[in-house]
Amino acid sequence: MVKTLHNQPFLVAEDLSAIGTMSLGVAVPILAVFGVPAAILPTQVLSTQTEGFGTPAKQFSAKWLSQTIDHWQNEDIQLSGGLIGYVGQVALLNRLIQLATSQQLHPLIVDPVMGDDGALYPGLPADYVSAMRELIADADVITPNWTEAHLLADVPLTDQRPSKAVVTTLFAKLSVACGEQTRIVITGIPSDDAVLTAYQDNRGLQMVSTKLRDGHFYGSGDVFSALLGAALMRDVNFETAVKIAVKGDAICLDQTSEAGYQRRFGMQMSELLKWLTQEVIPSLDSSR
Ligand code: PXL
Repeated sequence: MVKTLHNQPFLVAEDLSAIGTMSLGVAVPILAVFGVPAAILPTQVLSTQTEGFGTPAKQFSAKWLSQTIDHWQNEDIQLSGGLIGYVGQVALLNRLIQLATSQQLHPLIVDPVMGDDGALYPGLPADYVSAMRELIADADVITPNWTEAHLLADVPLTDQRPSKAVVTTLFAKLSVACGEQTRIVITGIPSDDAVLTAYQDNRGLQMVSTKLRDGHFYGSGDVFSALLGAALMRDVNFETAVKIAVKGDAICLDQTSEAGYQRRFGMQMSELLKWLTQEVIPSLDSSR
């Protein structure tokens, strides 16, 4: 598996934020630890992440993105699948939708990064949500947070302590938006003293619970989707991949909250990378 992958990089398309360890800043080391070679495509280059520091200096180009994709196609570079996260512009999103379709990019993991705490991220246009709906129609796995799941399903976010029935209904609505074959993982579902991650399997709705850590963590969803994507590329089954992503994210959140440094600077990764190297990867290697 890993040998073949080396001639077929896994696309990771997200922003590169100079300040705020998130997006490509977390995905690249995670994929490297898993031994998954990456085609690293910055969708935007930002001076900082967009939530924590006022308006960042931005650099992006639909033309450069198109030329890059054309160059790969001319070189017959086949991608082994992809993870698409923060894109930030409708034109760029449309170009990535074309790439996903023309390359038959599978497995395609879409983390529809566009909002949190009930609102769209600053700087995103209102039509971003409908463009994102088109992208998720091609996805094998989507990982919206609680806010993004509501935006995609076009359901107002009112329930701050949802029952299992409410979550099940949201899954049904999202399935209509993305297609029956798409596996949905909703992160950050609020609950009493806990945060839930939900997915469905043939037994129905499954929830994984982690303890609630106070405050907002910038980049935790990016860590989650990178872990999930990397584990799936290593042929880990879906349920185990979700559990690795939940546990790995929790390790990052603990280190980040104990570090005593401003959250807006992003995620602390060293404990996560240690856990992956010492525990997760050896068990994957020995089961091959
Ligand atoms: O972690 C999500 C994220 C990704 N990329 C950028 C962001 C954010 C959240 O604020 O600003 C640029």
